[in-house]
Amino acid sequence: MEPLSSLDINLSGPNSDEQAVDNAPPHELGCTAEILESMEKVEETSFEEVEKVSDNNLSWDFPHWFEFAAMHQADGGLGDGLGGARMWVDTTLAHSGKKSIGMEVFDIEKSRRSEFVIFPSEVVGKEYCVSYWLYLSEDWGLYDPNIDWDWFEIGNPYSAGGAPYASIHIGSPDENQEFFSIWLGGRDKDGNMFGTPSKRTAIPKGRWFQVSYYVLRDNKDGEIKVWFDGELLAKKSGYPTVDPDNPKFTISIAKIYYERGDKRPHKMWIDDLTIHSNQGKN
Ligand SMILES: [Ca+2]
Repeated sequence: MEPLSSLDINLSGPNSDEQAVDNAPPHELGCTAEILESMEKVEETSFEEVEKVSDNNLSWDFPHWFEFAAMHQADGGLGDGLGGARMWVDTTLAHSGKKSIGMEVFDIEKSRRSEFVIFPSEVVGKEYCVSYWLYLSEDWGLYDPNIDWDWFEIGNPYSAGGAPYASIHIGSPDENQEFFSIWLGGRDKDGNMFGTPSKRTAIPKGRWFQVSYYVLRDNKDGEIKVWFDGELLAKKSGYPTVDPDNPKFTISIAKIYYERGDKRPHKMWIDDLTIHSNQGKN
């Protein structure tokens, strides 16, 4: 299923507060202590012990997969998704210790996506909090007036192998401005689209920043909140986040996915992942 196009999104400015998110207090990093108190830590890794064992897997015991999606032939794609994207264990850049995981799309003609997918169903209950650190390359491309999208998907807080899903979008309405626009876009289980109002935030290129999100899985009154460096940037509540007919779901903790007309390579790194949940407390 194709993601939202920019035309579907309400790109309201920072002062368009009709549906403004209620910001958490400054420096309150992601899921609050109050939320985490009700949960258990079900996974924590600094990626210090892992090695790359295949193009798609690390020697990490949490179920995971790196996906390098093909460009569809209808969109001018020629390959099977391989040969234009990769992942690696990086020993030159780390938030903790000496290792992080690097990801790259370097030839969009061959691979349209580089995505770090985890399969949390066995350890995650109705609510979960995910926290990790991301690093976008200093030369991460921004707005290009000659392409359809002016945004990137950098993660999916939840996805049922398609809808329902939510994606974290970053964009830049003006490459001369030192801010990103952040919003959530996605679909419910019937394919109906949503997009939260965009929020501006200082541009996090060439430095580590913390991404965290809270997800309440419910087929009617779900909720999702996304923070960068502790600032609440997107929130959606009273919304179905589950397909009751498909209990399995995935989280994409890091993802490079963008407009095929943008030929620039893009790199990101991820480190220090923590997952809390209330498994067994529902
Ligand atoms: Ca590390």
